[in-house]
Amino acid sequence: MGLSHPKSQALLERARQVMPGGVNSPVRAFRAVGGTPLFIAEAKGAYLTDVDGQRYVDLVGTWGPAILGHARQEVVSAICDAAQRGTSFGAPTEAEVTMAEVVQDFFPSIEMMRMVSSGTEATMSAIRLARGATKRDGIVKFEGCYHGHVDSLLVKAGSGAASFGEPDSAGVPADLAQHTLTLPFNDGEGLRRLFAEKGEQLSCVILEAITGNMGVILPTPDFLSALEEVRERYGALIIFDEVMTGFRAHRGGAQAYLDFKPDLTCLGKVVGGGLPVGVYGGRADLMSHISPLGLVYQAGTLSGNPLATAAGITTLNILKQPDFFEAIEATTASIEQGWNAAIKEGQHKAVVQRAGTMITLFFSDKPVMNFDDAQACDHERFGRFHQIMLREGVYLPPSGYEACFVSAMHGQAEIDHIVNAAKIALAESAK
Ligand code: KE4
Repeated sequence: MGLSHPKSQALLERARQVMPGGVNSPVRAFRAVGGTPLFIAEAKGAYLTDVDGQRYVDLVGTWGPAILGHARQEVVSAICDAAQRGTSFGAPTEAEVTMAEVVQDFFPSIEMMRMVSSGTEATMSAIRLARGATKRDGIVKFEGCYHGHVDSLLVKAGSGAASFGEPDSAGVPADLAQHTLTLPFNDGEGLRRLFAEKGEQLSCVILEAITGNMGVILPTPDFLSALEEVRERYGALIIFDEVMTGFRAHRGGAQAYLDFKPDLTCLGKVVGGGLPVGVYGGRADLMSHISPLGLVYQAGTLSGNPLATAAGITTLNILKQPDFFEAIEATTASIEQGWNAAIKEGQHKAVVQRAGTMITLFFSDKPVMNFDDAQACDHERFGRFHQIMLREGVYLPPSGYEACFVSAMHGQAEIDHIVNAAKIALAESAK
């Protein structure tokens, strides 16, 4: 069926001896789609080359960061230059100040911020801040939204929507999970009801305002109104987890795309230009609770380190250029049009949902509005589709619950390749 990947297979056997599943992050194991997880030898522009020398147009973009394309020369040079002056000092540097000022250019709602080293650290810190600032323990999240492997956010809905959350991972204490309440995404009425019942106990609502972790799903106007209402009426903080949507749904993230001002924002991925960076920040009055100013503790040895800030600043300065983001958005729209034409031509049960430069093809016969809809998609067919796309030289995220990411280096040749491969894979994956 697919190509043979003998070197990846051999490396996988070696890797399994020393890492769980042979990977450093579960989704990389290809469990959801089958086949051999590819070990990548190098990446350049819009392309990946695996250890067996096979080349693919990349639509994972290392899960978002590679918006400029892989190994962008300006970014590589900036990292190398910084490394010559030392990789980390554990002391303040001018680059961190510059980085924060550049982030504010994209996200004016982030009046003050802290850099950390991952999206998980950003969301973990943001909810601790929300709890510390409001002196409330409750958190609200939405089914299908992923915010990193934070204990309080690895929680699924309890028996009833307004009941206590239950751990969504072994190792998360039930008496911690109970403070996290979960609702369906886009359930404005459910949010209003939950707050009517428990509003005084709830510190924040954290969400991917445009989701990526169950595929690309846009919020309804009523859902956004409900967020405003519960903030206004109960004093809950609205936290936008923009680790994925930041610089992707729009150059100013989901908050710019939706014209919604959150109280706190979490960033990751693109903000570090492919190096480990997370950011959390927002209203200055809230951030003043963070140590050493206030009583909410958060720290990190490599936070704001010179290599990551060099990569981040260089990436964001390129992204700031006029029409730069718009060109990537236009490329993504061309892929969306091509996929839709292929779906229509072959009368396939599939829908395409896009926000800016992130896009998902769902095997569904109706729009996908929440996690139930996402779960109802034909994930078996997605597995077949994924393997055929690989055979045709296109590297998709190995799960139907993810978004594809396009870069500045995807041009017309890559668009044509991606669309033509999808035509073949749609036809061959149909049972
Ligand atoms: P990291 O800790 O992986 O940097 O970020 C966690 C995170 C937080 N918030 C959102 C909205 C995210 O999408 C993520 C991480 N996204 C996944 C992709 N679904 C990263 C890929 C992986 O887990 O290997």
